[in-house]
Order: sequence, then structure tokens, then C-alpha cells
Amino acid sequence: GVEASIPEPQREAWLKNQASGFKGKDEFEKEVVRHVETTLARSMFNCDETAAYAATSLAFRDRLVIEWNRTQQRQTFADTKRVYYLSLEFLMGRALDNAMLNVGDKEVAKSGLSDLGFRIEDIIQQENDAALGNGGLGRLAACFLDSLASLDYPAWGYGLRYRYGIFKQEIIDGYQVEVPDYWLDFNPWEFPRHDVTVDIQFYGYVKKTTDDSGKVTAHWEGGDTVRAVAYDVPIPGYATPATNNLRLWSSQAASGEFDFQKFNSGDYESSVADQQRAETISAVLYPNDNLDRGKELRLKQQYFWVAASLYDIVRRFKKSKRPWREFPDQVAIQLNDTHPTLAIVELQRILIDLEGLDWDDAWNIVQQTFCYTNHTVLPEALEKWSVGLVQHLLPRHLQIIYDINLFFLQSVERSFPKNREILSRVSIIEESQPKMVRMAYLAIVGSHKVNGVAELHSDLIRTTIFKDFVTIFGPDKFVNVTNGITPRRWLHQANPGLSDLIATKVGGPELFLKDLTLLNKLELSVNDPAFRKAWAEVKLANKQRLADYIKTTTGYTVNPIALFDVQVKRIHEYKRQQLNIFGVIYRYLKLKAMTPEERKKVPPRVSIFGGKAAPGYWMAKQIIHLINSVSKVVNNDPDIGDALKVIFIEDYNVSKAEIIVPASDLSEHISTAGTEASGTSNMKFVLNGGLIIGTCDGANIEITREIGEENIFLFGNLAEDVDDLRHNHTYGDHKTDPGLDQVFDAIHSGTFGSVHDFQGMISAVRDHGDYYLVSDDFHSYLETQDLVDKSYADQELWITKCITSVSRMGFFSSDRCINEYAEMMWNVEPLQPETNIGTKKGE
Ligand code: T68
Repeated sequence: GVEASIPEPQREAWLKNQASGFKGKDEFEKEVVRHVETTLARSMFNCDETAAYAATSLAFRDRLVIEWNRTQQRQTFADTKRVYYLSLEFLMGRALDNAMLNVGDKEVAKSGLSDLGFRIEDIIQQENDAALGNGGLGRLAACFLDSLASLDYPAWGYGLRYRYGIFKQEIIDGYQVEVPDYWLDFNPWEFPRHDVTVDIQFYGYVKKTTDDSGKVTAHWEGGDTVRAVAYDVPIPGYATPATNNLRLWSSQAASGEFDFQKFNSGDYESSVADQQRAETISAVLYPNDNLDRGKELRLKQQYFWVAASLYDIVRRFKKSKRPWREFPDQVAIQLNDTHPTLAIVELQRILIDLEGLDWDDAWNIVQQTFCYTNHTVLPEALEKWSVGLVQHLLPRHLQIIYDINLFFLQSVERSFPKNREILSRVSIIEESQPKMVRMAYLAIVGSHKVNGVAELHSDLIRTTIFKDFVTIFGPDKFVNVTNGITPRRWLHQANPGLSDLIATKVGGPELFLKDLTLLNKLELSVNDPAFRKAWAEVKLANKQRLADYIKTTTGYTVNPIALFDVQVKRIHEYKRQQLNIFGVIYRYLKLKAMTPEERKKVPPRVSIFGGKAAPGYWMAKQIIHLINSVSKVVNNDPDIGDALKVIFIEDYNVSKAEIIVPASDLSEHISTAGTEASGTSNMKFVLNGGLIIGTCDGANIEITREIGEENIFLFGNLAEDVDDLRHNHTYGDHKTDPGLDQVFDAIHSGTFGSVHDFQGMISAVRDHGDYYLVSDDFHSYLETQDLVDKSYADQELWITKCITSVSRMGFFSSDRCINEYAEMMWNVEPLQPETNIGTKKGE
């Protein structure tokens, strides 16, 4: 067993003193007090909530670390294939509550903290979110880590340890203001590994040498070096001891702290400047979602992270002393979008330049190792790097990219002789001015599987942006893995009331939270009056919790009986928050035109918005400004009262989603058909007993298939008609919807402040071709919102829809996704903790 690795004379002493972490409440309390007094060096007589948070986290961390070490030993000992999930973003949110629930001792902590004079909810709220992501892509990576650990897969995440996560959003006078998110001043969840470092090279030049046999070897020389330092974050699985690792790289100057020569010769400033330049690489997360801006520092981040991760993976493989051809039997690497695509080139470089393999042998290994997930079809989001920039920063990599492209195009030519057109269409190098490297094409060519994230999206990539590659590689290379969410965080943690209620019907949390399809048993209770009553009470309590939050943060009072209509996500034109706010304005105008008696009969609504705009995205910022301006006018209009309230929740993030999602009656997923690859919050809202208004886009379509058409409010044009409609806007006679004209008139008349502030949004629809089809879908949207009002008025029917929907959501667990990836793409198997040879009895 693993124990044999400790030499006999010392073994007993080590094993006798093995750490075990706390067991039960008394030991928990003892550990908390010990951490307060010794680790934090604070007196227990003035322990505040910050200290109690820190000590509680450290007590749980001790438990995680023990299992984490065991898991790593078990994996090394079993010598099994591992999965490496490369993502520039991990939108983790808070860790303490998750750790307590996954380890299974939240109740112990609750009563222990209470003995010590604290409320567990207050302690949980002390934690900063780990917000190392923009939106769906980053949160998906976090859900996947939870599933990988919960299902006992041997898996590592690799990312960057940004000093600043996504900015914090403040709303000042209705405008978004960005504030840096310095989140690391106390982070008990990471372990610096100052002994795990990799020196990463940039710039320089390539020299070629020829040996006696005539073999040419390339040497990448000169340039700058930056050091990558590993920081490890334990990822606990739910109801399993398995604890995986998320390794985040931090950049620092390669030669320790300063350049001592410069420092000694009195050139302090430039020696510090070098250090700062190195640290800049992992300083900040780029705040754009679904947009590629092609900045040099971003490319540096990508290579820095990819090179450090590959070095680590290769180092681990080499310890096994296996031949290189077995690399793909030991290693599966998943590329989360094209951001880590340089890993393909880097592995090829390691194999041919450093390990001396032939091109073809190396390339086979590379292709068998990688898989690529595409997350978007939006042209502005597809990554391209200018050849000049790649040449400058990574001269050897550019040569390899050219060779990959050459051999690829040669093979295409053999299969499709005399087809010049296809060659230029699929070339990894775009022959534009300047020339660009198309990263998605490189990712496809260097991987053995490519997946989209929902059925419609996977169909779209097969038939549009990657059509030629389906022709070249055949259809089997392109698969679908519909996204999912972890029910641990997004039901059990965020909505304990509902989770407990469900547990009473499906045989306990540990069953359905590990097999979400068991939710289907709920359908047997859909007509059980006591169950329905309890269900309604849970929802109302969640709405009250959100109403309280809104009161404290905005000052506005909202009525928890009203329909809570929620749209929270990144602000983007394709997601169409403008359609929503125009609809709200239309509703307001209608209410204003009514008599007070008529108004009383209208079902009351609270329209809730939240989300960040990329700092340079002018139109998105204008949308935020309009929402806030409408909010101010409507909420202060004495005619309106409870009939309509408009709320913008500042700084939407994971921990706020955990309050908002359980409180929703209706959430909006209203992207222009064919633009939202999947969406994942749609799944969270339905799983928490809310209904959806949405377009036939992304995963909405599969949600409809699962829960039934009668349980979702679909509207709008279909993806297949979008191109024609757009063509019509340009060449036909394009009139805006009359209802929308009323809205624009109101804005023009200054109802919500200076027209000038919102002219861009109006012009986009009226004068610039309405690319996102706001006007085309407006009427259908309003009609469907009317249907929502009518449906909500029949609370009995509404609750039936909610319970039925939840019971049919089992498919959307990220556990299902991970099992699909494991089988279709990675060819890896779970490593059950029971197989731990080291802890077998009698050994
Ligand atoms: C999202 N993409 C998709 N991108 O928009 C969403 N982009 O439909 C899907 O459900 C989700 O991915 C998970 O598959 C993003 O979130 C980004 O955040 C992003 C970040 C950097 C560059 C480009």
C-alpha cells in the first residue's frame, strides 16, 4: 500500500500521529478556538465574525486537506488516467458553505458556532466570492469541478490565480462604475506551493541545429523568463471523501524578487519595474464575456498558464516511466473554449523539440490527448491572434502552427483535390491584413473530439461555423454535451428549504443530490395538498428573503406576494435585457393609462435585473442606465404602488445568485434565437421552482422537451428564420413594432431623463438594422407576458407547473454532463475511494 512509501523505522511514528481533523461538535469547537488563539493569534475574548469565519474555515480546511492528500496518493498509486480541465475562468463563489455541506458537517458547525455565540449565516457571509470568471463559461467550470470530485473522477483543474477577479459593480446615479476586486487579503482556501514553480519563456528567437544523421532540431533561445508559482485549492466532492485539486498559477519575477545586479548598481526603479511586469501577467481577469479583443497581455496570460500546466502534467507523466505513446492513456486534456489552445502547440513543441519525437508520432499523441469545447457562435467572440504578435511573443510556436497548418492543408488537398476554396476556408491562417491565427480551427485540428454545449448549439456549429471541418473529419468528431449545473450548490446550498422538502419525498438528500433523476418521484406528490402548501411556503420564504435583501440594499420595498420576474446575467445585446426593459416601460405606460380601480385588478409584479457590463461595452452600459432610470421613475410614481416595481441589483455574482434564484417566479432567457449557446441559469431557476419565459434558443429547447411545453412560456422567432429577417431589415421596408414605437415615444418625451442618454439603444433598433430582432419579437413577448399574468393568477395551476417542472429536471445535473464527457471524450473511469489499497484492513 501507499504506507510502504514510509521507511519502516519511521512508519509507526508517522502513522500514529496522522492528522484526522475534528469529529463531532466538541472537537469542532476546540479546533475553532485553537485556530483563533494560535493560527490567527487572536484572543478568544474578542473574536469577531471575521475571525470566527477564518477559524471555521481553517477547521474545515484541515479536514479537506487530509482527504485531499489521500485522494492524490490513491490516484498516484492506482496509476490511472487523469482528466485535466484547462479553463481561464473558474467562477467558484464562496467555499465555506460548500465545504461544510459536501463534507457533511454543516449541522455540527451550526450548533458549535452557536455555542460560541455566532449565527452560522452571518459567518458564511464574511467570505469574499472567488470571482475568477465572467459568467456562464466560468461558472460551468466550477460546476464541473464539483461533479468531477463528487463522482470520484481523478481530475485536476488548471487556471490562473488572478489577484483581481471580475470587478465589483457599483451603480452611481444610474451608471455602472467599476471597482477593483481585491479578494486575496485573506484566503484560507488556497495553499501556496513555493516549491512548485515553472519558469516560462517569452519572446526570443529560434535556432536550428542539424546532427550527424541530418536530423534538424529547433532551439528556442533568449527572451524573457517569468516564474509560475502554483497555488492549490482543494475541491471536495459531495458525500465522498474524494477531494480533487484546482491548481492556479501566479506569476512572479523569475530571479526571486528583484534583479540584484540592477538593484546593487542603484537602478532600483527598473529592478522593481521588471518585477511588476512579471506580476502583471496574473494580475487581472479580462472582464469581457463573448468578446475577443486581441490584447498582448491576454495572449501572455494564455501562454503562461498553458505552459506551466503542461509542464506540470508532463512532469507527472514522466514519473510513471511509461513510453510517450502511452501519454493519451494517462492524460486527457479538456480545452474550455479556445483560450488554452496554445496547449496543443506547446505539447507538440515539448515532444519534438525537447523529447526528440518525430513529428507524426508527436502529433498523434497530441490529437489523442486533447478535446475542445466551443461556447459560442458569435463571430466577435471567436479568438484570433495576429501572426505578428504570435511571432513576436512565441516565435517557435508560430513555426509549429505553420507546420500544423501545412500538414493539415496537405491532407485536405489529398481528400479534396482541386478544391482551392475549401483550402482557404479551413486554413488555420486567415489571409487577411494583418494575417490572423484562427484559434478555433487550431483547436479542432489538434483535438479528437469537439463539443457544443446544447443540442441547437452543437447543430449550429456543425452546420455553420465548423461545417467544412465536419466534411473533412467526418461527423463523429463533433458531439453534443448539453450543459448542466451542480444540484449541490444550486439546490441544496442555495435553497435548503426546498431541498429538505424534496428530500422527504425522494428518500433523503444523499440520494437525489447524487442522482438527480430521482426528482421524478416528486410527480407522485403533485396533488398532495400538504406538500403543495409546504412548497408554496418555501417559495414565499425565499421571496421574503430576497425582499429583505432588496430593502437593505436599495431602500425599495417590494411585496413578496407579487410575481418576481427576474433577469440576471451578463448585460449583452444578444441576451436582450433591452427587450425586457422596453416591455417594462410598455407595462408602465399601460398602468398609467388606467383608472385606480382598473390598476388594482392588475397582478402586481417586481421586475428584477442584475448583471455586469464589460467596462468598454458602451451599449451594455446604456442598457444598465435605462433600467436604473426606469426603476427610479416607476418606483417613485405614487400612481403605481405595488402594481409594478423595478429593481436593479448591484454587483450580481455567485453568492447573490444563491439568494435571487430560489426567489424567482419567472426568469427571462430571451436571447435572439441562435445566439445563446446554452445558458445555465435557466436550469438553476427551474430547478428552484421558478418558471421561464424564453426564446427557442440554447438549452431552453431541451428544458422544454424535458418539462413539457405546457410548463414554459416560449415566444419569438426561430433560429432558422433569423437570417432572413435580418436580410429583410437591410433590404426590405423595416418598420418597428407599434407597441415598441409607444415605448420609444415615451423615452423621447423625456419620461426617463434625457433622451440623449438612450439614443443609442433606440437607433440600434430603428436605424441600424435591429441586428438582435428586438422589434420582431416585441409583440410576441408582450403577448406571452400577458399569458404569464393570467397563469400566475391561477396559483393552483402555477404550483402544479412548478412542481412538475422540478420533477423533470434530473437531466440537467452537471453529473450527467461529466459522465458524458468521461465516456464520449475522455475515456476515463472513476476511482472509487473503497479501492484505496492503503487503508484496506489487515494490510
Ligand atoms: C457562455 N459563454 C455562453 N463566455 O454564452 C453560454 N467569452 O450560453 C453558455 O451556457 C456558457 O458559456 C457555458 O457553456 C461565456 O460565458 C465568456 O464568459 C467568455 C469569456 C472570455 C472570452 C469569451
